[in-house]
Amino acid sequence: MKRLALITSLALAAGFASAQSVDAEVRKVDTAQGKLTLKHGEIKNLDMPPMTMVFRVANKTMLDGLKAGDKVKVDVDKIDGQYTVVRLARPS
Ligand SMILES: [Cu+2]
Repeated sequence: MKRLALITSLALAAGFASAQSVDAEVRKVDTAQGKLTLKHGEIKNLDMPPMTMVFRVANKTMLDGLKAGDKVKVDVDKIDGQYTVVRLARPS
């Protein structure tokens, strides 16, 4: 058990824990531009505090049926210098 904990800590320290889901609320959906305004909680892998900001989405189909006020869980990463939603889940 101790060894597993050590390996986990090392992996976290090395930044392998980027796929961490963050709670967010949709503020605006821009289907044409493939952009999404989210009020998000802390994003640890990006060292970002909670705020409202615009994200690019990795795939525009993520925006299908999405509307302001929806609660979502997102995985976010910085891709080509742009904050990008790489995964989006809607708790039903
Ligand atoms: Cu932010």
